[in-house]
Amino acid sequence: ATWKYAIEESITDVQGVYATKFKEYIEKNSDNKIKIYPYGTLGESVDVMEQAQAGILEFVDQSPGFTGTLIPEAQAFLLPYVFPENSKAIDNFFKNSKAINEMFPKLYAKQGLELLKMFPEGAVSITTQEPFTKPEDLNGKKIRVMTSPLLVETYKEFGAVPTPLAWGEVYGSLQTKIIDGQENPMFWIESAKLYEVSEVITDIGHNIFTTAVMANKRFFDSLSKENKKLVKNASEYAFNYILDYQKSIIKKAKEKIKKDKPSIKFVTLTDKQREPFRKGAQNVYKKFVELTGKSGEKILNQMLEDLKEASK
Ligand code: 6CS
Repeated sequence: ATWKYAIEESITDVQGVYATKFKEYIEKNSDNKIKIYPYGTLGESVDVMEQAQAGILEFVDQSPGFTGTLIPEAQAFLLPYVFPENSKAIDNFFKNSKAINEMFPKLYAKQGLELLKMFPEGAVSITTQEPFTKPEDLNGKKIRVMTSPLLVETYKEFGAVPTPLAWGEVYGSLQTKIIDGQENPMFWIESAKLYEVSEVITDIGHNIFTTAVMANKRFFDSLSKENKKLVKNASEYAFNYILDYQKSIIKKAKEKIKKDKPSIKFVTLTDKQREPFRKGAQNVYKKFVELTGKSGEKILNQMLEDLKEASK
């Protein structure tokens, strides 16, 4: 059979490379075929998610930044200052987390989705027109976030005016100065050329961009035992590849940006400068529990335990 798989990025971006590896495994080890639909071919992220839930698509990649309206608990991945900056610990977490491997699949299943993998796409940087070192500097600044209520809370705590937008509106809104900035991993700032319409790229160490690959659950459940195993193995294969891959492209992305726009400023806030942002994060944790109740609290606690374990 031919299985359709939509991603939120282009084929050469991290989600595209993951999907390509997944396809490679499936097609090498079975007669099944994968057709990948990059961003822009089937609509915005929320559109492809609907198509996956309806079974029009067999596979979909959607990031928690968009899934939060469907599965509020998924926003745990957006909580500021939950992830360590140590990449080994991050890898361990994504590999072994009980929250990811046992708890989240149940929540996704309720929405008709078989959660196959969650993986990191790199540390999130913030692009702006002017430098900032403290939340007050962001006062009145419109910062675009993915359409997640929790990201809105986060940027309120960071002093800014959060502006949730679908991806398709981001470049144009920066260009026309409808928004002042946005957040995304470095590879994406480079590949989507967001640096062309930004002056400063700041790291405050607040988040690792996470994404999730899932299958339509009815489709997955209807597969033979053999094909279920095939899909799981393909996910594992792509996952192992992507952990190193996403790390390997950050430096190159930074260099390309510098070369293309020598006037760009890269800023990394010190631990001391990060303190007020960390303090604001405490209120975001409270908000998360408010938004997600007992279920969210339970899964967040498990995540924190998994992260502690992963950092050992
Ligand atoms: O900011 C966004 O909307 C996009 N960012 C990334 C890294 N991937 C897809 C997503 O749509």
